[in-house]
Amino acid sequence: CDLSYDYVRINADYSSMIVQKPDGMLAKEERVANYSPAFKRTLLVEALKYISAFSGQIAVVKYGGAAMVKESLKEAFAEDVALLKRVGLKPVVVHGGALEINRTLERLGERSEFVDGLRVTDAAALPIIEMVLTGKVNQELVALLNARDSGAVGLSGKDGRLLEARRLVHESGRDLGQVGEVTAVNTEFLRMLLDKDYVPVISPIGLGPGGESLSINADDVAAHVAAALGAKKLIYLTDVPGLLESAPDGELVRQVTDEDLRRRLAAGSITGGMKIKAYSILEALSGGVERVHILDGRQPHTVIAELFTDRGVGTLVQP
Ligand code: X2W
Repeated sequence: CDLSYDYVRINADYSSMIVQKPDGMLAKEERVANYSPAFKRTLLVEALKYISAFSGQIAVVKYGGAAMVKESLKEAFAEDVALLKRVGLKPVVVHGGALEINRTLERLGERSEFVDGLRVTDAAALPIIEMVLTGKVNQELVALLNARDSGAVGLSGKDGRLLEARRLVHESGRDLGQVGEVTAVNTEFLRMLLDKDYVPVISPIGLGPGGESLSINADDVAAHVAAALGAKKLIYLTDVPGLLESAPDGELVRQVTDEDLRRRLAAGSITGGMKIKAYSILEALSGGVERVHILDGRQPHTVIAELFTDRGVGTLVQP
């Protein structure tokens, strides 16, 4: 039985899957029921091996992009979180919401401006951003996860002083307003929830030194939370297949080291939204996270396909 595949996509109802062979040409869809018993056996054995290895481990998942917008992808994500829990992993979800914020600001006649992937956030925009992230996106996600009884608990960085932050000073000298960077994570609070099998769902709003709210890039929050918790895994759901040799349609980089990532950043070959992600990833790895995965959130169940198969489906970054 030939198990060399580049890419596996399982439909939300598990009725069929697409397998793409390394030559890229043989993408095909078949009913799972039609797969040979040998193929199914091998895939199951492969998955079971990981299931026992993962038990009790913390996995931080940054949820964002298309996976947050499309109904079927949202459902698939909720199923994945429930599944991760069932096999003994302890998921922590950090969500973004930039698209939803853009839309709301636009409706209010406000324009969105970004510097290096960070939103310029004036005092008037901050309460709107907080309302969208903590009031809407967070609570919708909590409801979606708890429809599957996942024990999701919605939190902003202000709850229990979860994310202490200070105002970020951008290297350009430009004042970005109420934008923060994480200075401390209340891991005791998170561990208390994880020990009782709750799933923390974190909105990227930090608590400033004077009690003010600060908006923090969600990729960065995920990296800090993962490092502070000593998570084995940090998973980013993005709107691209993973790290690409060159954006927007270069080949997928299956595996890189932190050193290689640093080299690519210095050479300027990582741009746009991937740049801030790359810096966050380096931060997480230097903080002790063992493996960081960049996955295509536009496909359902990529988290499962990455974690429970030998070849994975996105980019793996590890020292
Ligand atoms: C972000 C917070 C949300 C976020 C913002 O205002 O858009 C800053 O840029 P994504 O979907 O993960 O990009 N904050 C300072 O990071 O959302």
